[in-house]
Amino acid sequence: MQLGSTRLDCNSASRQTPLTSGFWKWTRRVLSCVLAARAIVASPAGAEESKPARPNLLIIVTDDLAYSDLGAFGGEIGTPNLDALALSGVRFTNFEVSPTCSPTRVMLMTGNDNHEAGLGNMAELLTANQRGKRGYEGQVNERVATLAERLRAVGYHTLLSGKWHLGTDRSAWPVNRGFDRSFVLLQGGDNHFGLKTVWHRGANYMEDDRPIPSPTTYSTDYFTANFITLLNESKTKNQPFFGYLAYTAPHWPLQAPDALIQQFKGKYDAGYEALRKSRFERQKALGLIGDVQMGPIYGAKAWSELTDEEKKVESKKMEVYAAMIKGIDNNVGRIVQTLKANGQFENTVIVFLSDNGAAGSAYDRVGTFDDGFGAMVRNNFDNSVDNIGRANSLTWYGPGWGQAGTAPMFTFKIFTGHGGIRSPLFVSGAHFSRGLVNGSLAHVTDVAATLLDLAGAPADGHGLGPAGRLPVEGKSWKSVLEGRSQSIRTADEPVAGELFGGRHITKGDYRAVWLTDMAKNIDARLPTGRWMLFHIKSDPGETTDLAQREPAKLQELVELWNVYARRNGVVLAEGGPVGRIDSSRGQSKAPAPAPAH
Ligand SMILES: [Ca+2]
Repeated sequence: MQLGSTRLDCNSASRQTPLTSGFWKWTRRVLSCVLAARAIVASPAGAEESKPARPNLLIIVTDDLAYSDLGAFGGEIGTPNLDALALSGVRFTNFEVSPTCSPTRVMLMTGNDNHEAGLGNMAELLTANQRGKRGYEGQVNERVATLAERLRAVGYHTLLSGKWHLGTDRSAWPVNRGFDRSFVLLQGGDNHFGLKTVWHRGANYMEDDRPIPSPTTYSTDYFTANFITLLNESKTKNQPFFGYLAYTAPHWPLQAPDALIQQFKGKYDAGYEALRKSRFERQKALGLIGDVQMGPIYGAKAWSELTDEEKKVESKKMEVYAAMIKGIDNNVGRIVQTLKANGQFENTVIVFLSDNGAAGSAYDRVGTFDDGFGAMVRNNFDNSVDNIGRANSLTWYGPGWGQAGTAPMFTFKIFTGHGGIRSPLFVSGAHFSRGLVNGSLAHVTDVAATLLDLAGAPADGHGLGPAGRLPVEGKSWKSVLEGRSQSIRTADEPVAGELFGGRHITKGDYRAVWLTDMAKNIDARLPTGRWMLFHIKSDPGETTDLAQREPAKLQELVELWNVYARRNGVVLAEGGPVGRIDSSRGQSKAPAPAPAH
């Protein structure tokens, strides 16, 4: 690092005596060191001497990882590499993303609301009344700049390995949106072993602007190996790097190498209610949450009512899921080792998050896909218990395990209860507060602002990247990371969102939630099509609806949400796949615990 060598020269200058080196020569040398030091302080982004001091910036995104999976967030799977990073930095326990993949990823990559940035709805699920509307382009649009475009403008070498999901048209490819080097899966997912099946026929992989074959190794291993290649290329450059490592795990289909799955055999035989409770208790013990209420699991049979065969299948699904998390942890360990071997680890800031809450849906009974989805799975895949997790299986872990993962929160992926949009988040870096837990409201658009700020650039991206783009909306966490403040938002600053007609807004200690009607297909007793109100500070599990008790507070939040929707051009879906409800299918037949609402 050049800054270090500057210090060494200056130190050696100060150790020399005027008698042995000549007084004026010594004076000039000391003076030049002082001036160099002033230049470093005064011009963080401009002076030649300052460039190497800027940190490398690395975002690691996981796909559908649950809030409580990591040991540092209450999980039992065993994630020592991720835990070491989390404990060396700041953990955020109130970090909000979008209910699904691409809307979150576009906010992460731009710092703008998904309705501004082109993914007001997922491209795959755009409805007729949304097509052609501003902000519903189905890909990252040209009203916004990507973090890669902006960081490249201030001298960063920009690298990506993993899932893109922000557009398949050439104009939206990473190579055309700011990335110097990229290995990507353009779409939202693929078979984790690269097997071509009827469900994943159209997956496209690219290296920069060249199509490349599907991987023949496990997805997490593959994206890691490619990212290490890019890191090793980058170390020869006289530039800091911005890296984006976007895993497809643990998104379904649940798949992992056999050897990893074996490590978890029998570990989940106590069932999902027990797991939800144990993760809740561990979060309390870690000081991540207070003595609060936890609501029930919706949409799944009680574990005690499953047959022995059903228990075997369910346990195996969670064993495979845990193996996918283990695979991520092992591979993050490889990344850390590479950074250390390259002498870059101490000067690298790492941001780790999930792109939405745990995926608790039973996809063959939700109106997301066409009615033939369940039959397609049964006719083309081997989901026998011993085969679950292999390349020719196609399974997901469903509402029971999903809500174990979102403990102690309400609902899961797709929905706007906090279980759908609260993600684990940590930021590690050598100069940050070690072991700090921060419970203030944070949002995925803040990541871009934070990384620009840490790079010494304007946090709103002003003047960086293509001309005329919207400024970054998020706020920098720098002061929180350095232990200088507790929150970057006042109690008067709301954070809101919308997807599939599901709505949410948080302001101060309160949170209002509107669940999309799809929730009826999970459990008929879930309240949909109306606003609920929660005192989120004392009731993070969203167990007690205050809508009737505090109508004025609810009205205040709803009006603020309306302002948000108008400002961002929200177009609620009319009909279409996310609006279709078939209440005759798939509702939980077993008695579930009474809802607390
Ligand atoms: Ca996802």
